[in-house]
Amino acid sequence: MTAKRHTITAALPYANGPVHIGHLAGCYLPADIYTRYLKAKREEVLFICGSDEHGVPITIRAKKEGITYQAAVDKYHHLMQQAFADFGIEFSCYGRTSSPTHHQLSSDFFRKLYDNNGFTEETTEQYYDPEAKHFLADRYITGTCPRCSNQGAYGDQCEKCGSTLNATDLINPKSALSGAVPELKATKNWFLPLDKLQMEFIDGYIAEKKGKWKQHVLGQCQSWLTEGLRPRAMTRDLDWGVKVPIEGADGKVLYVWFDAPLGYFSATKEYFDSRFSSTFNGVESVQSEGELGQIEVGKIQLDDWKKWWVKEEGTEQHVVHFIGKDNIVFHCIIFPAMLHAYNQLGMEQYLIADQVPANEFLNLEGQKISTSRNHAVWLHEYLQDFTRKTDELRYYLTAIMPENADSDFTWKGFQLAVNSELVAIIGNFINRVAVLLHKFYDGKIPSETGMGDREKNLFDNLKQTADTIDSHLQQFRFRDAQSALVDLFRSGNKYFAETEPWHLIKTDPEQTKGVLAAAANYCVSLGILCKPFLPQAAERIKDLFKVANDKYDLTSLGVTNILVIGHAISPAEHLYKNIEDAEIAKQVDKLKTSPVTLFKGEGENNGVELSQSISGLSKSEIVFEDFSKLDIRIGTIKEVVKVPKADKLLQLTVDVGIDTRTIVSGIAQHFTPEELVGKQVMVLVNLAPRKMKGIESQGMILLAEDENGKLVFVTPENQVNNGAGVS
Ligand code: B3M
Ligand code: ZN
Repeated sequence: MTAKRHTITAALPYANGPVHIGHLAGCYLPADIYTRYLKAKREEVLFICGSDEHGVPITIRAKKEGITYQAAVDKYHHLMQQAFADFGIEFSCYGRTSSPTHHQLSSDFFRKLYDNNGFTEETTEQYYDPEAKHFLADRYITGTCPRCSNQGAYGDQCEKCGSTLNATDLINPKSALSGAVPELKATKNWFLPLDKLQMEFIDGYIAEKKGKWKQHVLGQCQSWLTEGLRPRAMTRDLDWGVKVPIEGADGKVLYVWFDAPLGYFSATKEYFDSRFSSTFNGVESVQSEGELGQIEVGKIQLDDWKKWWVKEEGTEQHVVHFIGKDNIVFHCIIFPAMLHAYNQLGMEQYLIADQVPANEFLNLEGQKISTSRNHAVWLHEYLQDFTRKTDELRYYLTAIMPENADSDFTWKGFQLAVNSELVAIIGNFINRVAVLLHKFYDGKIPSETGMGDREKNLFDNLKQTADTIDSHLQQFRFRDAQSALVDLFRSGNKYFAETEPWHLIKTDPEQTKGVLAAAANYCVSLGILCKPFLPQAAERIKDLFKVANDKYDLTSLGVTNILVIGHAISPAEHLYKNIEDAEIAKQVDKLKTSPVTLFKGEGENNGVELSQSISGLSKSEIVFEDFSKLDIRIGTIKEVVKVPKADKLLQLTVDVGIDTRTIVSGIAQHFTPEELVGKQVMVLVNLAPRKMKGIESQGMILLAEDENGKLVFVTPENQVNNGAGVS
C-alpha cells in the first residue's frame, strides 16, 4: 500500500488584530476538523499555520497604536496563538513570518528566481510623500472617489461605493502619513510574469481541477484567467517586510503575498529544526497524538521538512490549503505560478496544491463582520464569556459553515443549536445510557451486546453513516458530515424509545442487559466519530466509558464488544448544559453597543457593500445553496388581531421557537382570527423585516392556494416543536 501523506495549511492570519468567528468558520475550523479526521484514520498529516506579520495592514495598525511594527506583531501573534490553542485548533506548527528562518527562506526563494531571470524589471510611477520621504502604499493615500465623490476614499478602494481603485484614480490625493500632497515618482520593482506563466502552466492547472474543486473557487479562478493575467510586482517600496536581496534595492521589501505563502514552508522547516533543539518559537515543542503517523522520530533528517513539500516517488502526497474566499487568487493562481516557476529551475520539485476548499464569508446577525467597527465575536472574548464551551461554538459554526455561500451567525441560532441538538440529542443519549447502567447494573457492562434485528440495524446504520461521513469530509462538506453524526445520536435515542429498557427490565431482564451493552458499545463508536467535530464530547465519552486510548480510533468503529462484560464505567454526567436566555441577551447587547457599519474597514479585504436582505427568489433554476439561505421553521400562532383600516391584513403573534414575533399577513379575507390561534405553520424567519400599515412584520407564513383561489396553510403532518427547521 502506498503511504498517504497530507500537508494541510490554514491561511496565515494577519497579525493586526485578534481572531473572530468569521476566521474560524472560514478556514481554521474546517482545517482542524479535516486534520483531526485524518489523524483518527491514522494517516500521515501535518497541519501548518502561523502569523502573517508583514504587509501594509500591519504597518497601519502599529501606527494607529503608536507602537513599533515588531511590537504590534508580537502582541497579536501571541494573542492569536493563545486563542487558537484555547479553542483547541490543533496546529502541528504555528510559525511567524517575522522569524529569521522565514526571512532567510523567502529571500533565498526570491533570489533563485531572480538569478534565473524569473522576474522582469519595470519602472512605474508611484505616489511619494515628499514630507515623510516615503513611497506610499495605496492604503496610505486618501482622496475623493471619482465614482461617488466620497471625500474619504482610499487609494485601493472607496468604502462608500465599494469600487476598487488605483491610487492615481483619486481626485485631490493626500498622504495619510503627513497630509502632504503626494508626488508621482519613478520606482523600479520586480514583476512575476503571470501572463507567461498563465499560458505555460496556470491555464492547464486550473482546467484540470474542473469537477474536483468547489464551483465558486473555480468560478473565481476562471474569471481571472478569462480576463488574462498581467505581470504583478513582487517587490514593494515599504519599510517593513523581507528585504529584497538584490544590490540597489534599498527601501524595498518582498510583496507580502510573495512571502506569506512561503510561510507555510518556513513554519514547517522551523518545526522540524526545533525537533533537534526542542524549542519552537522559543516555546517547548509538543507533538500531538498521531501527528506524524508512521514516521519514526529517530529517522528524521534535518531536511525532513521537505517531505511535506517536495515530491517523493512512491508516496501519495496531498497538499490542501484552507482559506477564505478573499484569498483564492493568491492560493490558486499566484502561489502555484511562483512554485511552477521555481520548479522549472530543475532543483527541488515543490508540491502544488491539489485542493483549495475555500469558504465564503460568515455574517453576524445579518450584517457583515467588521473589525474596525467592532461588529464581531472575538474568539478570546467568547472563551472568557463561555468558559471551556469550545464544542458549543465548534458545533454551531460547523452547522452554519459558509461552504458554498455566505451564511449568518445569530446568537439565538447558537442557543438553539446548543440546547436542542447538543444537549437534547447528543448529551441526552449518552447520559441516559450511563444513568441506566448505574441504576440497573452498578455501572458495569452486564452482558455481551444483544444482537437482535434492532441491534444489527443500529450497527449497520452506524457503519453506513460512517462511510457517508467519510465521503462528505473527503469532499469538504463539513455541514453534511456533522449532521450525519447527529443523526447517529438520534438513532440511539430511537433505539431506546423502541426498546424501552426502563420498562423492559420488569419483563425481560436478560434482554435488557443486551440492550444496554449494545447502547454502551454504540456510544463508544459515536465518541470516536465525535473526535474531529466535537473533541470535548469525544474525550468525555472516552472518560465516561473508560475506553483505552489505543482502542479509541476509527479502527474500532462499529465494534460491538469494545466494552466487555464487567467493564466498569465512570459516574454519569451531562456532556453539555443549556445556554440560558440571559447569556444570549448579554451577547446581543454587547453587539448593539458597538456601532455597526455597512462597509468593511481597514485590514479587511475589500469594500463590498453589504447585502442585508434576501431579495426575493427568482423562478429560474437554483442550486441547493440558494435554497439553504432560507431559514424556514415551524411556529405556532398564539394571537391574532385585525389590522385597523386594512381589510386584508391580520397581525399574528407567532412562537417560532427561537422567539415570539409579529407577522403581518394578507389573509384576513380567508380566515377569521379565531380559527388561526393554536395552528402550526411554516414560517420564513430570516426574511428582512418590513413595515405594513406601520407594523413591523418579521417573517412570512407559507401558504398554498387551492383551485378556487382559497389560501391554505402549509402545516407539518404531525405536531413538532416550535423552531424545528424545515429543509
Ligand atoms: N494574511 C490574508 C488574510 O488573513 C493573509 C493570508 C495569508 S496566507 C498565506 O486574509
Ligand atoms: Zn466611491
